[in-house]
Amino acid sequence: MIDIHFEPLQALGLTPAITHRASRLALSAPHLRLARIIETQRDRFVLHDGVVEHSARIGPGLLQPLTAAHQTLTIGDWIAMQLDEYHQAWIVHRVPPSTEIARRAGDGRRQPLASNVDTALLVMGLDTDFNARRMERYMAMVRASDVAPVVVLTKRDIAPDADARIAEMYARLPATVPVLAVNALSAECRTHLGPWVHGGATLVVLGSSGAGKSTLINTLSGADQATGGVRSGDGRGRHTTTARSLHRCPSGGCIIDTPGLRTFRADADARSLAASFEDVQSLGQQCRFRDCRHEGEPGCAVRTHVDPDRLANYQKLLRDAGRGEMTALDRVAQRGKWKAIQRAGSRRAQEKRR
Ligand SMILES: Nc1nc2c(ncn2[C@@H]2O[C@H](COP(=O)(O)OP(=O)(O)O)[C@@H](O)[C@H]2O)c(=O)[nH]1
Ligand SMILES: [Mg+2]
Ligand SMILES: [Zn+2]
Repeated sequence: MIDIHFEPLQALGLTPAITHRASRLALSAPHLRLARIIETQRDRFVLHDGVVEHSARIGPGLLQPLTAAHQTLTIGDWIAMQLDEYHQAWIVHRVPPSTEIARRAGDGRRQPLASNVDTALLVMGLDTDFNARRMERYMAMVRASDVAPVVVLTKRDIAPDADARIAEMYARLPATVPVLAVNALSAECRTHLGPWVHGGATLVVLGSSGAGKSTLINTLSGADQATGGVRSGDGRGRHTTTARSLHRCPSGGCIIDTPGLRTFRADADARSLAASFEDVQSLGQQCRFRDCRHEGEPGCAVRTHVDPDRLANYQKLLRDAGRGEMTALDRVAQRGKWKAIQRAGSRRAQEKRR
């Protein structure tokens, strides 16, 4: 059995679906509590059980199955925790997440960024940070995990070409994607983002370093992230630099801060890419040829209506997704096959010369 206090945990984003999932876990250990990972550090996690925070480690009974399944705990996870006789908190079980945003690392491995998220705020500065292709890549990553994207363009107050760039983003993305342009330092953001930051909702900010993610969270949560009380467990304050953290907003929602992703590949497949580029999909049905590849065929509706750079990016992301679906072993095997073909080729060339 697991202790679940719905009301205090609701301010941390607890939903009826997660409550149901947690209550169905077959757990035999006594004195388990439901809590959420609100901060990740190198070897520790900060949990909130609705009343207090705990500095916790992964219990040995959970570490082994996680490692075997190539999984890691991530910010936003709901977990079952237990306190030992020394008041040390241990994470003993992970509630299967309802959503999990992940990227592909260079070696093809999946890296979770945040879990149990409803909305992703894709934050991009209207200054030199502005890049439509990168925004489409973020969008693909988020759509692949069934999380709703909202584009938040920051620095509206200081970017010289703000209006032209806002217009460019509107023209480029399908009309179904909300695009907001804000000054992240201004309290107006709370009004603009109000519809998404309601009680029980969890949001995450994604974007490059310096885009204004932490600034936006400070404005929405009305708190200074660098300050806070002392938590139980390690007696340290909240001043330690952490990679990822979850913040509560006065409106009842909560929002996860992440560091900038310098280079990343979306963990997306062809199907989820089609959802991100729904405009290409639906226009494609109006092309003259049913198998039109939008590469210069006559009567191509996609080429007529879709921004050429957007179309090129879609095709690039599709190629990347094809690579992403190969496992590391597949890639080694493919490289081996190429080498064999090359060797056979040079052997034939040598034989010809003789
Ligand atoms: N004028 C202005 N400055 C902003 C805005 N958003 C962020 N900044 C500034 O940009 C810098 C980087 O912001 P920060 O939130 O740390 O970016 P992060 O790396 O995405 O978390 C800070 O100096 C912010 O004050 C904005 O909308 N307007
Ligand atoms: Mg930041
Ligand atoms: Zn076409």
